[in-house]
Amino acid sequence: MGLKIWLGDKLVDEADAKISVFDHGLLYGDGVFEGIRVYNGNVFELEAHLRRLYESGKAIRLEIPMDETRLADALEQTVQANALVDGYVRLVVTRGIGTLGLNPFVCENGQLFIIADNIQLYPEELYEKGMKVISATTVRNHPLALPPQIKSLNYLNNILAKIEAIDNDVPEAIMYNREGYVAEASGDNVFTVKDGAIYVPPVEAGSLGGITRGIVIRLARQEGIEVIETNLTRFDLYVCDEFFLTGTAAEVIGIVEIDGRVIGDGKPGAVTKLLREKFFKYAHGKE
Ligand code: PXG
Repeated sequence: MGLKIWLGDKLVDEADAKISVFDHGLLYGDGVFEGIRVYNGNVFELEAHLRRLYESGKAIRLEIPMDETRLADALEQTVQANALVDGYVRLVVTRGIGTLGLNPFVCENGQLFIIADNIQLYPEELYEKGMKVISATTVRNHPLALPPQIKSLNYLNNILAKIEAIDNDVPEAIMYNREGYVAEASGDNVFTVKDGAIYVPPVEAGSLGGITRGIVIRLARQEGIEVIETNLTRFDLYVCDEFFLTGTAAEVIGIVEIDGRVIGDGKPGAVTKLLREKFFKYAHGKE
């Protein structure tokens, strides 16, 4: 038995969840999406994800074809129909069916679908030992080209960085902006620790305003750790004491090597471990 997929305004069987080849989401990557976790059967940070979805839609002049209340209900129904307890929800809105040609306004209705499934986390071993990364040569999208704050269906910029990572036998690549400052990883936000303080690149450096990023900043401050939002260079990554990534799928994961430079003592550091633990408790409603 396959999954139940929310398509348009109802749940359908996976085998019937089909999209037209004339959908501009497919033809042009014209659309927006969200990736959301489900912990203990609850949709995690629903409000923040919906806000980002509607803002992404507004930025590309795509009307989300459902109001927030109905969309929240559709999400809930999809989670329930698949008996999802701990997993992942992918919420996608495409521009819908149009003609061959860029004009998005020939598409009458946005197409909405929701997939509730499991998510491939990094193997547990990587959380214990820490992960290696490289610096991508692919520069992050300029904010005046495709603003990185839009979670759009066009992920090619990040996919090119991901290919570099895979070619170098590491799971992730760090992307820089045109000024040479750290933007983010291909699907995660970047944090460092130096002399007891946390440093995190501002969103304006060219990242998605990660929801996990926001939570981790808040949790760190609650622990009395100073968090400084400032531009970071490749050098800053090379010489930091700790380095970690945050994201919906990854949660909090320590980085122990970048471009052959070992971070700290080559193991995830104390601040990284503390925040991973605090995040886990927060996500599971224990704090
Ligand atoms: N930057 C980028 C480019 C992302 O795509 C993040 C940062 C972290 O943001 P959140 O809000 O998740 O903390 C993301 C999120 C996937 C997948 O299927 C990707 C993300 C999240 C969930 C699943 O590859 N990226």
